[in-house]
Amino acid sequence: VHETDLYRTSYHFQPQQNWMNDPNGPMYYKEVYHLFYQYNPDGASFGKKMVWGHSVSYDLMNWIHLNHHPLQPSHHYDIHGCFSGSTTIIPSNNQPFILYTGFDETKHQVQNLAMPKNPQDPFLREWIKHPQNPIITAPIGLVEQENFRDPTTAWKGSDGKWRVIIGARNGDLGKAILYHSDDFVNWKLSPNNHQFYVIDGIGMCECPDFFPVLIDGTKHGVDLDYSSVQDSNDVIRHVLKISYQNKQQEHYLVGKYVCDEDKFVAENKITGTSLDLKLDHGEFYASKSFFDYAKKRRVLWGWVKELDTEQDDILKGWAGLQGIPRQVWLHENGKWLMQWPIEELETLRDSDNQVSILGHKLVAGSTLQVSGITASQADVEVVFELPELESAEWLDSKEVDPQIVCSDKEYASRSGIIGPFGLLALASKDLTEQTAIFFTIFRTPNGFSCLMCTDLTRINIDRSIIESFGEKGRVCITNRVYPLLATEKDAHLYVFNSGKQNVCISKLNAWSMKRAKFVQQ
Ligand code: DQQ
Repeated sequence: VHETDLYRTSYHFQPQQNWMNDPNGPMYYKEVYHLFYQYNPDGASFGKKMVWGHSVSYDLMNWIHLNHHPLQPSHHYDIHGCFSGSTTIIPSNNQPFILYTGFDETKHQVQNLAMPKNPQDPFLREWIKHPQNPIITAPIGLVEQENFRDPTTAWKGSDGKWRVIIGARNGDLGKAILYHSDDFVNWKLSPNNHQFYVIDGIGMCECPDFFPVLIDGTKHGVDLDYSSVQDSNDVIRHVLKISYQNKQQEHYLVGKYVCDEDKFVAENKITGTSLDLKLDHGEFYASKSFFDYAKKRRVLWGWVKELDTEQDDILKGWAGLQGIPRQVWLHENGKWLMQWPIEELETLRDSDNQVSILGHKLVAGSTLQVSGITASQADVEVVFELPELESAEWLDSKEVDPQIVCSDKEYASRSGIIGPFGLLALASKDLTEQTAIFFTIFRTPNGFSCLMCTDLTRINIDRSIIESFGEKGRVCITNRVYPLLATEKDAHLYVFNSGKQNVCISKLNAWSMKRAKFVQQ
């Protein structure tokens, strides 16, 4: 393996080279999954003329990279870049549209429309820009002209009008601006409530995403344009996700949406504190979901950026990954989202290279190696069983920010009472290199708190990325790591318990992961 290839992933989505950031316009069309993405054809850093890259797949795991860029700067309304946007499939004629942001000749951000040249081509290779572009320009006084971007997938209300949300900023205010249209081409500010959601102090409200979720606790998804449920607040809630620019994190609101009034009443708030609901506590940004008609589920994509230097990226010749697509649904308590890697990921598990540990007591202070799999490229499921919780340490949850505790590098090795215990991934033999995915149990005034989870945990390791899904998918953390020692065959996986109490591994299953296929066409 060439040194610069050590960190290329084997089953995460990556173009063959160069810079990639936000996922754009994911959709399922004519039995093909489409992923567009922000791409710099000229190099491994963010470019002066960003284009949309495009890849297609039948299973969201193995991909065909299409050589043709469907959108690239060409006109006055997008000459400095084709920025993020979404696709909408018009239900009446199954016609897909792209709404995207153009960075125009005056460096203002405007919204543009594109249509497939041949809608019969399932790969939708070529796109035509609408002659009326730009179809939406920044509403003066309401938003800054250079901060008005990232249109969502559009949906139709019961009044027959199309609606779309566009992210924006005005001074300290991040805004989600709502537009209406009769024909998808001519758009005007919503006459009911055009400032759909406004949040103070977040910077630009980037890449908004707005979608319905069922409240019955099942994993089924709902289409945004499922007009019969738009006002059925007894059946569904809506989620407004925003990419919080100042924090570079994905925050979301769950609430009731009244389509006729263009009103969204959220049950939680975005405050910028650890109490906020986040899709992921690590490196995960500019996410976008789509309704997968094939499997009746909502699937979420998110950009995972590099944490190395720009110079490193230039040497590697690439930068940026997409996380494993996640199925997303509402927890049965109606308060928060659950996320889990889509089931197709399991097709890449190498059943000849699997290990299981059942009912193993992990004595206080011990470490156990999980051998027999390729630890640099693995999928791991684990459930721990805990001792009597009464002995746990006290923690005043109001004063301690779990995210600060967790980001303390020393923490995993420090001994508590119950925990820290968990996994050491991408670890070198001598453990000088390691990434700990760990849990600690505290007693809090409201009961017991676990800094991550006590339920089924899933960890996907892929050479320079580790994605952890705790508590059956309630808490997600995506990390990037660039091991110097723990690469290829020298990467190891351990289970550890640094706490003073024993814990039990009730179940651990780990698989080596096969390479996903990426071909160019
Ligand atoms: N990236 C895009 C913008 C978006 C930002 C440009 C978020 O449209 O706001 O590549 O990462």
